[in-house]
Amino acid sequence: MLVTSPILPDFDDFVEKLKTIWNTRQLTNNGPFVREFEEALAKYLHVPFVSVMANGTLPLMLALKAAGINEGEVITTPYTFVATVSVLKWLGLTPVFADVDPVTGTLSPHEVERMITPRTRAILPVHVYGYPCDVAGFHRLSLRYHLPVIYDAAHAFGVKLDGHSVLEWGDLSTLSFHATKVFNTIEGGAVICHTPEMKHRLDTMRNFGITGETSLDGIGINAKLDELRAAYGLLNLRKVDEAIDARARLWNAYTLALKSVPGLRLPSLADSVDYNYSHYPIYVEAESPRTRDEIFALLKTHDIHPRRYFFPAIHQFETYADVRRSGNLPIASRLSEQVICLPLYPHLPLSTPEKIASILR
Ligand code: T4K
Repeated sequence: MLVTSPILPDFDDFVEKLKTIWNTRQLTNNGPFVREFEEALAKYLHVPFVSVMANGTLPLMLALKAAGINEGEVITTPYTFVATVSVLKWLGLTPVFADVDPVTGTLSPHEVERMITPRTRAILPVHVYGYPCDVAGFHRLSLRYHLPVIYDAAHAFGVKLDGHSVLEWGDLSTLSFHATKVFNTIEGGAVICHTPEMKHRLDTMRNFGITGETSLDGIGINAKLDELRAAYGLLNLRKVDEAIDARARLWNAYTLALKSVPGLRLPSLADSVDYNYSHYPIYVEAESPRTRDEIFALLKTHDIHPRRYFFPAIHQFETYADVRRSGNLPIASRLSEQVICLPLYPHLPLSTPEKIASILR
């Protein structure tokens, strides 16, 4: 049993879409399925503009570029997947780490404020596990210091805060549609933006900067999603509500089953949020009779393969040892040493949470 497993479109429906593509031979370059997919996504996510891309890493790069962040420091979280930070280095920007909230694991605006200097150019928080960041706190920082906020929303597909998409917050948000995500296009991703001008800039940038047969607007790159994956995405979009409902049932079953296991901190839910139940992170506390790594190893002996997302925290990798940070980042360090993400995907048997709980008991 793996930590995750993707939802798939109905095979016959996908073959029908492939027939269309075979007939037209329009395989990529902003074809009809990409355009239809972007419209369907904007409608589903309740956001004004979506620019789809080939994976969830390119949107981070293009969002930073499109926001005009060409030099200086970007304050971000060490409690994330490596892509959030590697893109900063890749773009020649300087990452700076601030610590995270002890409950949600999301970047703390208060800690970010302490790290702001005249060299700071942007803030890059992550809605880790689909938990919304303190978006109001970042909005205040953005206004006070005139800094753009770009959210890495790779885990936050469909998440709502107070009834509104969490993607409405910030200057830009980025999504990943990787196979491991709540919603997937195999590989894929998107930038969410709020104006037609920004959508045009992103669409141009993802296609080498081309604006016409003989014209360019700036330096672009190839970040395009192809027609096959856009068609696949259109079909998977029909499945996502059902998938999130199934995830919620499993999530609640985990909470019910695991509350009798000593030494675990279980994730909690806020009433103001419509979650997508992207991950089920448990935190193995000091009073647990077994350590985190003993639990991790024990589950593996039962052919259950959870993951320690996100261990090591990024500041603990040698590659990122030189990144300026607030102290030793005690909270991110502790969460990363305590966390295990348990298997969670829509077609996981509903008996799994109790099975795992009985192994741990
Ligand atoms: N920002 C954040 C916060 C992110 O978490 C990510 C990606 C990104 C940005 C970048 O987005 P992308 O450029 O990746 O779109 C995985 C994913 O590759 C990565 O997308 C994801 N975050 C990260 C958290 O997890 P691995 O190395 O753990 O993946 P892997 O291959 O070990 O897969 C995990 C499990 O999923 C396996 O046990 C089996 C299952 N699986 C996986 C694949 C690929 C399947 O059942 N089918 C599949 O096709 O990184």
